[in-house]
Amino acid sequence: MKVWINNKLVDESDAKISVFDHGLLYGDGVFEGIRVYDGNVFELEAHIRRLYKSAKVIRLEMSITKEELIKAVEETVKANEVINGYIRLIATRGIGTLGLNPLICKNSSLIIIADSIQLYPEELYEKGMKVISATTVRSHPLSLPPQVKSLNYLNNIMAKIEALDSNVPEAIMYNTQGFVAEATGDNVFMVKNGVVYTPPIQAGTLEGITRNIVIRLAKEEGIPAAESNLTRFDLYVCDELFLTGTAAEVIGVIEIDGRVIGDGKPGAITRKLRKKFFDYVHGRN
Ligand code: PXG
Repeated sequence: MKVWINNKLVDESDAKISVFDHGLLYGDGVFEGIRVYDGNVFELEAHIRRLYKSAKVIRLEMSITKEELIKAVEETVKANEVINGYIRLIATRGIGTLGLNPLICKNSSLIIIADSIQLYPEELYEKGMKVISATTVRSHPLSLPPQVKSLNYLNNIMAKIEALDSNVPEAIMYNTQGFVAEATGDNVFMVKNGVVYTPPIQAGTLEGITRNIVIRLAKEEGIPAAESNLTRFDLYVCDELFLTGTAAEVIGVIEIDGRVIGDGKPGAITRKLRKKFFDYVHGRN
């Protein structure tokens, strides 16, 4: 595999970063996860816009322009002959000292990996997944804004551990006010009386690229879609529940904290949106 690192493509074995890189020492950096479908990088510009926004918020200066990065991503995908796969863009603060001060780091590092992707088994999409509510609260917007896709995922990882301890793949995270924020690596949607609801970004969620597409596809399908603060109660009594994300796409949730959702199978609107999303990523609508 060829990895793009600091302005050139190198062999995987030569793609190395310093132990003094603040990305490693402090989780000081930002990233993106992007899919490649049928040889096309999916929503590349939207991902790059989000990456540069994340970088701006943490005051990390990107080493190249958006246009240069788009070219670099395409070059990396081509060099690895990735047709269906996964791209990870990583920008770290760069090399510094054993001290927090980010201003000592003169040059941010940029890494592009184009690889395959580990997907949930097909069976999980057919049967739907069980989730729990995490006790770990999603980062407060005045702490690390959840819109920043940072290299520090410990908040989400703490919730993921809770899920895995309960033998389920995902956990729903709530904000300090008790409203639904998101899952550990996905956005949350519910359906009630034919209306699709998802928390507003201000509830403390990453502005998911899949989320935004699913909202648009729902509206195109004539299904009303609204952003609304949701409570745990709302999720317990909803008709359908599903998650969206780059890796999971659209996946139905059939149980939360032991409460069965609907008839215990992914609902009709969930299945319709999953199909619409599948068609969309493969350029069929
Ligand atoms: N919330 C969080 C916290 C995320 O990390 C999403 C929502 C969904 O956003 P997108 O733009 O992907 O629809 C994410 C994205 C991985 C992986 O390897 C995780 C994500 C994306 C790609 C890969 O676990 N999370």
